[in-house]
Amino acid sequence: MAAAIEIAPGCLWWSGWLDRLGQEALVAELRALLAEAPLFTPRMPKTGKAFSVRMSNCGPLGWVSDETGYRYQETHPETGQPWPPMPPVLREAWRMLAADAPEAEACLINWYGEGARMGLHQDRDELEFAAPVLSLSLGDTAVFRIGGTSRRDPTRSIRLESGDALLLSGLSRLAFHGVDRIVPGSSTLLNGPGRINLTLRRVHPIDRALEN
Ligand code: MD3
Ligand code: FE
Repeated sequence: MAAAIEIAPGCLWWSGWLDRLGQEALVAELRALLAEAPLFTPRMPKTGKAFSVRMSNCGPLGWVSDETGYRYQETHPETGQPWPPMPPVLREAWRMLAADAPEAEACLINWYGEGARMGLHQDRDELEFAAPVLSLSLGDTAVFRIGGTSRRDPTRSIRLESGDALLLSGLSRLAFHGVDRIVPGSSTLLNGPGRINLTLRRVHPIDRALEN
């Protein structure tokens, strides 16, 4: 496996982690999965303002957001069906890159069309921050920004390209981060402009006393 670059304390970046064939196979799996669990438009708590990013999930739990708040739940907010299972290649990526972490329970699927962005935020809806978050990027390049655990901390920006993997652990797990913009036309993977980002997450703590 290629070496990772540590771009911030605990933030490991594998450029080109998935090759083109691997990316194509994963996109085909995601298209089938999204036919079962269609993209929905999350809304901001309280205001109900729509996100520019559309989302779905796979795995036992999925992240959703609406007027009543952010949360993980077992079912799709529009179909009411359980989320589809995580494709084995994603569980394999988690085992390889998040070695020693308890099994991932959720994979959030973010779809960025042209003009979509994600403001600076922390991911803190999980009940277990000791476990890392793993991100895989597909399609057009994203200008990704990461800072520190305070919103005022300085940030640095990297371009996440199709096939890149990013692991957020340790001090980076609660770092502020966001996506400033997508670079349209930077990838030929998808049929047209757009970007998919997958984030694999552990939601619940594991009771280590119950482990073998
Ligand atoms: C740093 N997604 O889904 S992926 C998100 O490109 C999210 O769609 C962005 O931020 C995207 O919450 C960034 C990289 C990433 C994912 C999770 C993190 C960076 C992170 C969690 C903690 C710190
Ligand atoms: Fe995030």
